[in-house]
Amino acid sequence: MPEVILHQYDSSPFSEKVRICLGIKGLAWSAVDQPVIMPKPDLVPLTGGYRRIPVMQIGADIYCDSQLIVRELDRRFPGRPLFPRGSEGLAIGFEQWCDKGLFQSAVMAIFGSIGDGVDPAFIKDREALSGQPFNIAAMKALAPFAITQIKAHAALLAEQLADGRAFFAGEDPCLADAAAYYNFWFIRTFCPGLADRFADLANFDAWYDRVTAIGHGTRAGMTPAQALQAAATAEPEEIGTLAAEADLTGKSVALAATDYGRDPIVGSFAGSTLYSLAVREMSRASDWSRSTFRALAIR
Ligand SMILES: N[C@@H](CCC(=O)N[C@@H](CS)C(=O)NCC(=O)O)C(=O)O
Repeated sequence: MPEVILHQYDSSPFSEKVRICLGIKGLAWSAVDQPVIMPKPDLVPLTGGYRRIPVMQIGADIYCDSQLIVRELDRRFPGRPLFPRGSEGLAIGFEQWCDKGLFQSAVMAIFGSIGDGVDPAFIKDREALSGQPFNIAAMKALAPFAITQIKAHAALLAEQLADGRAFFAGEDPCLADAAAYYNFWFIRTFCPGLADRFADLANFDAWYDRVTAIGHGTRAGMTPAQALQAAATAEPEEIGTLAAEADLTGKSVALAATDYGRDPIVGSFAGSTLYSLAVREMSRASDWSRSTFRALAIR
């Protein structure tokens, strides 16, 4: 099987979710470091214009969005499951909660705390990405409330651990641990002082240290040119299509993320599952259109 390549940057929290999942599975993988802000000339040729991070590449198959990436990792490498048997839905639901409510509170708390130290080029880039002002003054005002919210999220996790279990779903780590962890890792990395606010929650710090100890599997480096070459010399996997979407095959479709950064891309419809859409020959859509689909699978 071709190797797992993760297009990422080290400070990216959603990449940390995937890196921990790679650690849970004990996989070897290669990191291609991509820029934190646009332009991303070595990423967009693979994705048709999708610029966010992380993106996973396996041969000529390109997976956008961490929720899709972890699902695909579990499909290809079923050992040490990310979705614990009997609690698959719970892990997915918890991941979504972590990616939205908890992540938004973490962003508010971090940028509200580091405030004026944020690079103006970063602010400009994220404003262009989201189409919203990156309002540091508002974040500063809201930071104390966001910190209280984060503590409530951390307390929920501590309650789950109250029976002495090592990880969210029992003795083995799963997606839910990675999804909660990356938010607290984000806070500790950028605002170490804030982490003291959870120190009094029973079990919380011990759980955090256990997830840290999982690590990231075996990471190697790869250049963007090597990654492009790996895509050019591989064939995409065969995929199926949902019956309801069979008549779309080969037609031109536009896809966009539903959280933020919704610039669509267009491509030839190549397949679908309940959780993903696949297109070939993608490029950036010249006109703006919105899709209700959450995750992109692009090949
Ligand atoms: N829903 C996406 C969110 C990804 C996301 O927002 N990633 C951040 C970095 S952690 C990003 O792409 N920021 C803009 C950029 O890097 O261009 C996912 O789960 O992968």
